[in-house]
Amino acid sequence: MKNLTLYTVPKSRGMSVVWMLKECGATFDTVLLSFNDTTQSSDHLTVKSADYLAINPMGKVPALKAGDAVITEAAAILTFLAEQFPERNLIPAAGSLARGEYYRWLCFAINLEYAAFDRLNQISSNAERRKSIGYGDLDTAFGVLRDHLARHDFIVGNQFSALDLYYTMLLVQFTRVKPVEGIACDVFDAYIARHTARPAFGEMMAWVEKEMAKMA
Ligand SMILES: N[C@@H](CCC(=O)N[C@@H](CS)C(=O)NCC(=O)O)C(=O)O
Repeated sequence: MKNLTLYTVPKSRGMSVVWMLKECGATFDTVLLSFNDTTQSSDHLTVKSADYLAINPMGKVPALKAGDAVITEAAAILTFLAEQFPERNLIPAAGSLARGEYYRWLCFAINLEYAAFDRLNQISSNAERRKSIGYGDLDTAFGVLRDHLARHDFIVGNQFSALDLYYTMLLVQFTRVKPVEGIACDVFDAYIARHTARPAFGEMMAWVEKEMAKMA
């Protein structure tokens, strides 16, 4: 595996990448950044600094550098890492039917994220908007996920994958960190409890605490 460098802010979507790196048993360097605001120490580059914009022109974290390649978008990074560490079995085999299902739910997660943000930001829908926007409406989209997880312990197949990690973090975000009306339910609570019990999740949380303390 090429040298890995993670660009992140301790409490951010980068947490999912740290969790994944721990699942993979990967060694990696970290460049800690701060958000472009006044609530954090100025000893770190901000996400909008020229140096970081050269890595990710969106000025957003996380970004992972692997050799000369830069990968952004948390879901893409998790999938890339799952492929780089095949011995960890964190993604269905390439070319398998389960891999097709993996892609389905990978893209579906993005629908859920924007459905949740729209409700959080009180952006309301109407019949015309529901037809053209990919997620349709939040209650239907999260209902589809709820029905699926009521019947399956894992998003795809019979074992934990990078997607379960992504969905766990997404559900933690929208049921606990920034609760969105209409999402929380027993099915999601059980799913979160199942996957956050993994040792690598605990290692990630310890990493966050340690790095937050360094930045304080
Ligand atoms: N689609 C991106 C979203 C990344 C994102 O929005 N990151 C936030 C932190 S969780 C960020 O860097 N915000 C800083 C900013 O936009 O200034 C992903 O999934 O990685």
